[in-house]
Amino acid sequence: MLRKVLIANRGEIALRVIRTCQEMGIQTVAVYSTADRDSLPVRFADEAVCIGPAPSAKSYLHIPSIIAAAEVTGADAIHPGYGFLAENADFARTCADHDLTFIGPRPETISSMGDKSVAKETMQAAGVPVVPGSDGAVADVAEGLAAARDAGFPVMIKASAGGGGKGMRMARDEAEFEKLFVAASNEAQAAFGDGRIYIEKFVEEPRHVEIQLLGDGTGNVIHFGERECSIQRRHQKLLEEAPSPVVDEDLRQRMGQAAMAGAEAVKYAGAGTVEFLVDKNRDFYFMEMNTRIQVEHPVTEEVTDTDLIGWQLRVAAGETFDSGARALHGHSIECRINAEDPFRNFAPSPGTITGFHSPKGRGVRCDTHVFGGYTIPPHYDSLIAKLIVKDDTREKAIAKMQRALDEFIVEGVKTTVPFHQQLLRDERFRAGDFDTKFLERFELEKEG
Ligand code: MV4
Repeated sequence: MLRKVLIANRGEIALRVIRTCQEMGIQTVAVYSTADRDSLPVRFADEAVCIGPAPSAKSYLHIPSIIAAAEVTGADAIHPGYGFLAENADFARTCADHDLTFIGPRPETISSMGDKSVAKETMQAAGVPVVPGSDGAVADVAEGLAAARDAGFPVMIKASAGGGGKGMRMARDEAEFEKLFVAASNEAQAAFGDGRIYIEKFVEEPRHVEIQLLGDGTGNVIHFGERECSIQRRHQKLLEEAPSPVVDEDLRQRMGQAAMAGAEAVKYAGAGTVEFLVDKNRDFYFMEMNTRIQVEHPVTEEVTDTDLIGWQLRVAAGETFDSGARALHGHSIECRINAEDPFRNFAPSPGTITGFHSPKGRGVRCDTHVFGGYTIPPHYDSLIAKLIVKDDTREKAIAKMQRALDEFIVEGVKTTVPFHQQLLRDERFRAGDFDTKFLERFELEKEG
């Protein structure tokens, strides 16, 4: 087993990793910026090392400081959490160069999945359904237009180096294609230093459904069923659930087998997620693969009764297993509680939390690093808590979440709690009748 793990992250995910390490008898090292000096990860880890000032470029993203912290504390592994360096192949390689185990997939896997056109070709070769379009990146506008004509308009113009909606345009017809192609390519060139583009047919009113995987690095992969993640605003997820209201056991096994085939083909190591678009006919298409643990992993933990962080640590220590599928029991929902004002276009609302009480009770879990008196720094993302419930059915899980949201007290900053309260009352949400466009049409009633 691993002896000492350094957590190269902050906030709730740093705490989440520390908790499992402590339960497994693994020593922990927190790293922190000066803005996080008084945070809970610093208090709860066995050791803590300051790695720089508040801006992440000089702390949580600064590879030399993190490697130095691992060396001075004698850590043997680094858990990157999500965000920051979690999908940075150079960081994974630098860890290996310093005899530190990076808790995640191999650097080559991170880079090939980070290139969205390479990822798509890899998955297609493994037999995973993909959206019709160009074979990988196109050489120029003319080749892009030819691929768009073949696929049929409307089409999506996507940056190979993009992901999460960056460098992406939808073109309705030939007339607007060239302009949008050039815009997407320039945006990708400026943001990623890589302007390569690939083309896909546009999938109408899709749902975002993703499969949780765990690979042992020798070609064995387990799938843990799906998460429904269509409730998003500007590519930021706000609520996730497992299982998806549109996925039955047959579709689950087909999506799970497809995701496993893709991951087995690259001898995937660690936790990963294959994102699919699911259309009106419930046909599914590979979208992207995330090579990290995700924010929403707890809903899968709840319905499969699994500690996914624990499995990341075991795989990193060399444990292997047989390929297979985990059964899902009951229903779990996660609401992301952000320090944002939903009545002011979700503007960030950092500051001091003057009063705090987190919901409790059977089937209620609140993953958070905040407490009464905590000051939310303005430098990082606005997630302050993940409220997760588990019950027998979707209906009961919704009722439990409503009860839990009603007992959530956060004073001093604005939060997304009232947004979730209104969403959970919406008839279409309650019926499971929504897609990725749902929040664009959702009208929040004024109350503040
Ligand atoms: C698509 C699509 C429709 N057709 N691709 C958005 C982020 C990136 N991961 C891919 N995305 C999409 N790709 C085709 N061929 C629609 C989206 C999309 C979306 C996907 C998942 C969740 C929310 C979304 C919001 C807008 C667009």
